[in-house]
Amino acid sequence: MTDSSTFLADFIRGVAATAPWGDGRAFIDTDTVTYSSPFPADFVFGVAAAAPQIEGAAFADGKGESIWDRFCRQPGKVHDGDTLDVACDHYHRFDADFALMASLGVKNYRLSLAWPRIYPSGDGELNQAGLDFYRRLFASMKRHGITPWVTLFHWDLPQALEDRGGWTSRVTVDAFARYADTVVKAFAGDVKHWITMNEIRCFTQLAYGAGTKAPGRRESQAVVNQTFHHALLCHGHGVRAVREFGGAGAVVGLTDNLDVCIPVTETPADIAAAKAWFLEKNAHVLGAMHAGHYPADYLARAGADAPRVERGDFDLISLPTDHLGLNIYTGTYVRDGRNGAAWEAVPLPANYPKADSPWLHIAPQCIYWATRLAAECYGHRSLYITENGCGYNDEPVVNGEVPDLHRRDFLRNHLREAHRAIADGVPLHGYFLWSFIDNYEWEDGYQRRFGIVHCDYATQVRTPKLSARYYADVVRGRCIV
Ligand code: BGP
Repeated sequence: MTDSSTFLADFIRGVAATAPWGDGRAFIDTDTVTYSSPFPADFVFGVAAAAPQIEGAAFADGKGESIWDRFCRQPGKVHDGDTLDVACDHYHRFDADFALMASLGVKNYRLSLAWPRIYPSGDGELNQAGLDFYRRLFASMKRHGITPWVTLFHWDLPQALEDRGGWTSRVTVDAFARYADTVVKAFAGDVKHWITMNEIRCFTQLAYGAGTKAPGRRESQAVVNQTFHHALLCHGHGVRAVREFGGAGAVVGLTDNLDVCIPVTETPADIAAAKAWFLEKNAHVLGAMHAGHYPADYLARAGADAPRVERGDFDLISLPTDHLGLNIYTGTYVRDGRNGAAWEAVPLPANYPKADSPWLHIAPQCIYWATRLAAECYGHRSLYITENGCGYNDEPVVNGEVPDLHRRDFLRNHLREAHRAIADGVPLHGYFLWSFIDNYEWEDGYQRRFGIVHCDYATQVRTPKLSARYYADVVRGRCIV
């Protein structure tokens, strides 16, 4: 005789044995009868953060001023005038932070190096103390069994370079090439996974066009287009540096915050519309990298504002990469266009669900469609979600815990879409949650909390939130729980 729970467990085991990975692994809890088929054995689960947002020590041991150190001191630019001076004090507490990360079972950490810690004025004298800091940090990660995934540039441009034109100038490209050579050579023994740039659109369009991010300039579209051309060149130098100096087994790619869309219905007509929208909106970064030139339809739209390209630029920009990182938070709904248009974007109604970040509308299918379209449109064979997460204000510690069920739901729903993408054959190989710990969220300062670990900025006490425990269970079981 079999009672119903034994029957269910047997049934689940049968399903697990026929899962795409075929090895019968599955998370089965016969008490609660929870089940989902596992992620592939080599799927990377990680967490992410970035140097300027957590390190603090903004002027310690010879570090130079970054554009964010300057911007945050300008009245009205950052919420409450918050500075990066102390942040999570990770500069002094990294060892304990890695112990905490390891205790959650997280073995992969995406971090960035602070360019102004290494070249305080961008391209002048090298600051040995900066390199020494990261050497100690990588040694600590190794002791705790955590693999580094290192981003070369996550927005903290040395202010001295901004004073010479910043991203509008090729001086920055040359300086970046030297910085990339230096750090890849220095850490080739410690780091095998490299990411060149984080979110080109944010530190060009938003920083030099909208002026909401440092350095807060409002330039013409032609100038903005030139800034992202220079950023693409730096990406190319990052790839070149890793190929030249990264040593055996080193891999490299870009992290892009591509424009993401979701077909309103998953029917051929709406999917075709989504694809057309995707190709148009991503033409100037991903499209250009993959085509080896700016696509004709982009050039037609840009007209006289198109970037000035010099001979050899695209040899660098289109160097082959090993993977593509995608920062995916939200998406635009698209459907088949009326009156013969290729697509139509559907505006979100006022009461559509969102996090406290006003731009962060909650649309979990963004994960599925961003990864699927990136693979289909550009032929990528190795994709990583290098950021995904949600920001909320006021997440107090209650009886030793932050009961952030909203983040747990966000995480679970987005992971399900990652799982669906893999099941449909999308080459998605990893997921990095933004963020390990509450941190300096740029112009939102410390008000917005994205961490799965709570940071009390007054005492620097860390408290894992409910979502951290949840993610630890996912990582441990390698499946959605
Ligand atoms: C991404 C950045 C991260 C992080 C995250 C949260 O764009 O790469 O550094 O900040 O967004 O967004 P925000 O701080 O803009 O709310």
